[in-house]
Amino acid sequence: MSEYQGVLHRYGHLLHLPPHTRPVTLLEGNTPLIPVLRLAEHLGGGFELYVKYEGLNPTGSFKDRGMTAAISEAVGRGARAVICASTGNTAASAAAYAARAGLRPIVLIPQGKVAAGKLAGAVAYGALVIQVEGSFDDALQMVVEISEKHPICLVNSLNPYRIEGQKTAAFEICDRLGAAPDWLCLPVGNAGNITAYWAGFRQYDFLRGIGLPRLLGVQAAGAAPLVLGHPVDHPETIATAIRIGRPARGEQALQAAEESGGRIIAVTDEEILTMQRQLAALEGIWVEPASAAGLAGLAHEIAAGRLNVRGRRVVAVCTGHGLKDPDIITGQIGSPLVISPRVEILEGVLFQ
Ligand code: AN7
Repeated sequence: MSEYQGVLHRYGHLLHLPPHTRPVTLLEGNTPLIPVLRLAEHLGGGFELYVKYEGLNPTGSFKDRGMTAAISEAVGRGARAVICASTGNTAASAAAYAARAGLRPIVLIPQGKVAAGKLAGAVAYGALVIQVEGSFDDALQMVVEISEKHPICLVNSLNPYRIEGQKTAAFEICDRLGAAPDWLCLPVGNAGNITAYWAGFRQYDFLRGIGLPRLLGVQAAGAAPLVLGHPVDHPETIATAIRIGRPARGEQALQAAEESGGRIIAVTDEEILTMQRQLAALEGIWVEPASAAGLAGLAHEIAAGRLNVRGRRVVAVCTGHGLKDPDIITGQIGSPLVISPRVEILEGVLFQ
């Protein structure tokens, strides 16, 4: 097999991208699908559970799949600057791919609500970072308007090429399993990713007859417009990545979930943090809080007796790496034990 060259090289023939597209890649994608046996047992056992570990993408989240497509199209068309609103991961990804393409990245983030690793990433990759006194939703509206008025390319998931690129995760899962899973669980924020997965699965099923999964989309209880059925003006959740009250692709997400025979549900911040801990402690996979939401939703539905997974194959998408948001963990444990540098003291701690 030839050397891996990123998602556009691998799956470009299945993506609707214009001919002027000029590939800009950081060799994103090709992420592991990890069997998580101990966690499956913990959730009652009797089924196959896999984590699609998207935190292992070049900038630490799934956004890189869509960003390679959006930036490749933008640079091919002669764009000079790109802009996005972001809860953090899109900002870091846009900044990295823009840097690689020689474009100017501008990112708007909700003031004080972006995790440390994401903000640091956006700055490190050279983005102009602007904090907005408001929510992600306010920032998104601003970047949509400015990109309509000025020659700045919008790279939020309203950009159709983002969705095209993100379909590749569905292709990878099917290629690895030889079929679609029975269920796919994933967090839902602005709803681009669930839309992309559904488009990807449908396309692959049409081409190869590999079946379709049911989708379990999961929002945070304090930011659950798709569960409540109306926008949320002041979304709040510890999972800042999905602290979104007016999802741009909300209608499509609801339609995808329904068409698939699945649904969109909400879980509490406590359920999210519990799952984040369990996944790390039982499997050695540390993801950011929002990324644990899909699995938290699965646990929630199994416990409530609403989801019979016996004999089934379930894939949970873990969208971002734990390193993105270290403060969540250090905030929970405080400072570790301190001892003087003497082995007797260490023995005392370990064996008494
Ligand atoms: C880790 O970066 O919206 O439903 O601006 O960072 O496609 O929005 C991030 C979203 C899930 C939700 N998990 O995906 C942004 C942003 C993580 C995320 C989501 C996000 P969508």
